Amino acid sequence: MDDSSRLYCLLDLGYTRPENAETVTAALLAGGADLLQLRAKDKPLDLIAAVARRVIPLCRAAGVPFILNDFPALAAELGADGVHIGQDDGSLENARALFNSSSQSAIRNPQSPILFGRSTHSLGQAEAALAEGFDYIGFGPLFPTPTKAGRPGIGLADIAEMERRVGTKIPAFCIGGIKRSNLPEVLAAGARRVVIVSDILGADDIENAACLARSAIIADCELRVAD
Ligand code: TZP
Ligand code: MG
Repeated sequence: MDDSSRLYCLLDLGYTRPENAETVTAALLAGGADLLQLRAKDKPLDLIAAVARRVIPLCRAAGVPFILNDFPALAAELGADGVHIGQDDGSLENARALFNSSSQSAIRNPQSPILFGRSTHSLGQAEAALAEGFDYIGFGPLFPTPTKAGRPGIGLADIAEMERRVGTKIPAFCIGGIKRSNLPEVLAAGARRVVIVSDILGADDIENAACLARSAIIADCELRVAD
């Protein structure tokens, strides 16, 4: 993942029907997604694997890393470029061991390192993920969101400090309840990279929604560099 990665998009099977996986993935990629994660809560592993096998070639053709949420061993088996785990999913060492214990697909480019991402919900957790050696973090949910029901929003107050302490070392993606409409305030609070799920997947024109979001992030970051 390079420093220009700004918009992390999810193919979330809570919003997208499996039969639409390719169409939606193609739209997210055409709209400029810099990373693509397959997230499929409470879905059978064989369905997750089947969807992943259909969308990985699209990501590969676009040069966009494909990340699997949860399931490090399956991620390795599928030839995923990375795996994303939550606070309750164990250590990085454990995830890496699971990944390495699985037979890896030949289609992965052995030159590119596997990306391990961690969800974090506080400044302390973000610093801990950096110290542990994760390649990137998610930071949020900033706002309560039906995509991750039952978790309170952490607000915007810690974003700038998190960016200083963690985001200058590894990519840090703000997440949770971010929409094109509130993106300006998230960026004004210091975010430099974001994950947007439902606002993009629920848009009439997914490609356009992703493109607008990414352009807004880039324009804001360029302004800050020029300051
Ligand atoms: N982790 C923290 S918030 C969240 C996840 C997976 C969901 C983000 O989805 P949305 O629809 O952009 O709020
Ligand atoms: Mg998890």
